[in-house]
Amino acid sequence: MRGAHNPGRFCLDMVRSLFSLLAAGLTVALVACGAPSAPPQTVELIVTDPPAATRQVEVRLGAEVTLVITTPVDDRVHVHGYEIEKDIVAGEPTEVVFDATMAGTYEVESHVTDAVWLDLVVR
Ligand SMILES: [Cu+2]
Repeated sequence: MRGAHNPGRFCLDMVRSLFSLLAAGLTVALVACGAPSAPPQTVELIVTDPPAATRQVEVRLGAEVTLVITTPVDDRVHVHGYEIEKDIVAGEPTEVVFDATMAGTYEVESHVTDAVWLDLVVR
């Protein structure tokens, strides 16, 4: 006995179809979660000596953000919340790239002078 005349076989086929549908759905969900939902954004920051007042910059939640930071002395940037730290060589534009996946306001600070360069507002 084969095909639709075999109830056991029919059931197995249905289960297989259901599983492939589920797998397809899961893949789509994972891709949707992983992909940034906003266009990429670049924020340029040229630090002066003495540093300017803290600038507020808005970025879209889900965007890939590139901070391009140039400092007058060797420095070290800290992006609070996202917990990124990176050394900066004086006069060399340095890129800090991250996905803005958390909403809120985060300080971008110098760990050499403690100046808060930016308040990064993610929304
Ligand atoms: Cu810090």
